[in-house]
Amino acid sequence: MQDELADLIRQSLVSLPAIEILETNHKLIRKGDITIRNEMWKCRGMRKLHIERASLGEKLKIVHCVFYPIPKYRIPIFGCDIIETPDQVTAAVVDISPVFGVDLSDKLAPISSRYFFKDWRVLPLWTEGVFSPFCKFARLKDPESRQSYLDVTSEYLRVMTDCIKNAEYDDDNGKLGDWVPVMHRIDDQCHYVLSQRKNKKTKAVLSQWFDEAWAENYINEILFDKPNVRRLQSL
Ligand code: BLA
Repeated sequence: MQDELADLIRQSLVSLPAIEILETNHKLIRKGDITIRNEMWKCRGMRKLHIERASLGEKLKIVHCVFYPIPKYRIPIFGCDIIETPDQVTAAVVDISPVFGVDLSDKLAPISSRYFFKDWRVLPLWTEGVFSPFCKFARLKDPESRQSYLDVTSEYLRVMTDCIKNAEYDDDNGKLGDWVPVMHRIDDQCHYVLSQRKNKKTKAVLSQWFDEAWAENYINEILFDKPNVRRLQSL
């Protein structure tokens, strides 16, 4: 399922405006049976579109994906994650996390209501204020639920890419007050990454594979980096 999900995400990128590769010095990380591959792009409105595939041989396969907007634009945050063992996907998450001044509820609610997972899971506390009411979080034990997860992810990606294509922005060259929504969205994105960093399970796996300092740096700089506010002013 790892490749299938990564392909689905990559396909959704082709229609994005002015998309280009974002170079990373973490393209390929190998250590024994561990392989981590990172792919990153940026486009109009988005500072980072990130797909990470991590594997421990055939024992554990992970796809992590976050699309981070430039806070000046009225674009939310897309995220998905799967953790796969040979017999099941123990965790499959997908959501479009809301940010200030952007409401995709009208588009997400009808999609969300068509997908139910019999092995749904309860979101942990750190996700409070991070995910939308349309977040899907489940264990996938059979081909039907795997297909449902791919389908709902594909539909959410479509909503997200449509939003990116049509996104307007709050003009910081204009009136002073125009900064307010931008500041709220910077705050929202910081809340998103700071909350995700609280997921002990991400750190546990990476610390086991590498060491704690490496894991911490990788989580803070590659997976869940904060928007660089000074650089954003020139975008
Ligand atoms: C859970 N994330 C997990 C789990 C592991 C990881 C091992 C536990 C699986 C389980 O509970 O069954 C590990 N995830 C990783 C690692 C990487 C990764 C090592 O992406 C990268 C190298 N996590 C994300 C994103 C989301 C996310 C983008 O990276 C959501 C958009 C969510 N992961 C997420 C959630 C859980 C999880 C909600 C469940 C946490 C819990 O139940 O406590």
